[in-house]
This record gives sequence, structure tokens and C-alpha cells, in this order.
Amino acid sequence: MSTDKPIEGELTGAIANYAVVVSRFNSYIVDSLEAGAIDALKRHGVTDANISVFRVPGALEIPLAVKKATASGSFDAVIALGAVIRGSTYHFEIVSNESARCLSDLALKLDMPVINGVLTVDNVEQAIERAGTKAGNKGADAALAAMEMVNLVRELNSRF
Ligand code: INI
Repeated sequence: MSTDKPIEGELTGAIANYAVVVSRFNSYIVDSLEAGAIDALKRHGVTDANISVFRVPGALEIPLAVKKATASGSFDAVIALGAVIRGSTYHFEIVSNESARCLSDLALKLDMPVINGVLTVDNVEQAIERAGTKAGNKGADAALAAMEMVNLVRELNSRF
């Protein structure tokens, strides 16, 4: 094993199937995350035929949809998109922590990249900043992470 060439995933989306699981809650933010994710996938060679979009009511429903969608064995990675905004929401911590915990658990259980693109922010302004304005588009970032991880997983599976 050499240290001069790290093992990492290439940033190409070629020949892989992506499930994009999108929650409708705060849809004015999440729509931009979805558009950013799909744009990033397509710019890296993923075709419409290789992208399936699933919609759920809120962030708490994303994990079950991920589990059910991946049971088909058709996908190489999942991109989960949503927006949890603290605002005056009393159970902000429950929604954000539970959705994140379940997504991490699923990645290990399903043995595939499940990328957490669920924004967890204090207010609408912070959400807008992360949905295509001054802090970039976290949906696009999630798509890049998904493509890189698909390729890293393939590389690791072929070596170890
Ligand atoms: N769901 C979200 O995706 N974002 C939120 O900000 C949010 N808040 O604030 O409550 C939210 N709640 C709904 C939750 O995800 C479930 O859909 C609901 O509890 C039904 O299970």
C-alpha cells in the first residue's frame, strides 16, 4: 500500500443510477436543492433515465422512502433532500436529528452511499443562502458527494 496516491472516487456520474428523495416541507427551498442536484448530476454525465425522483411529506419520512426505493436493487446511491428550519418549530431538534441519524444508519445497513442533503438551519435566510445563493447550493453539493462516493465504493469493492 502506497501513500503517494490516495484512493478516492472520481467525480463522474457515468453508468450509475441515482435515487433522489425529496421532502415537500419548505418546498420553496427544497425545489432549489432538487434543481441544483439534478443539474449537477447531468453536468457530470448522468442522464434522465438514470435519475428517479421520489417525494415525501417531510424530512422525517425520507428514511423509509430511501429504504423502500433501494429494496429494488436498482440504485447505486441515494440523495436525500429537505429543509428543516428552526424558526419557531418546537421539535426542530427531533426532526433534524432523527432524519440525519436514520440516513447514516441506512447508508451502513444498505451498504451504499446515502447522501444527507437535508438543510438544518435556524431561519429562512440561512436556508436561502444554502439553496442557490451566497453559500452555494447544498443540493448540488450532495449530488457531487453521491457521484464521488459511488466511484469510491466501486474502487474499494474492486480492491478489498
Ligand atoms: N419537516 C421538514 O422537512 N422540515 C421542517 O422544518 C419541519 N418542521 O419544522 O416541523 C418538518 N416537520 C414535519 C416532519 O418532517 C414530518 O413530515 C411530520 O412530523 C409527519 O411525520
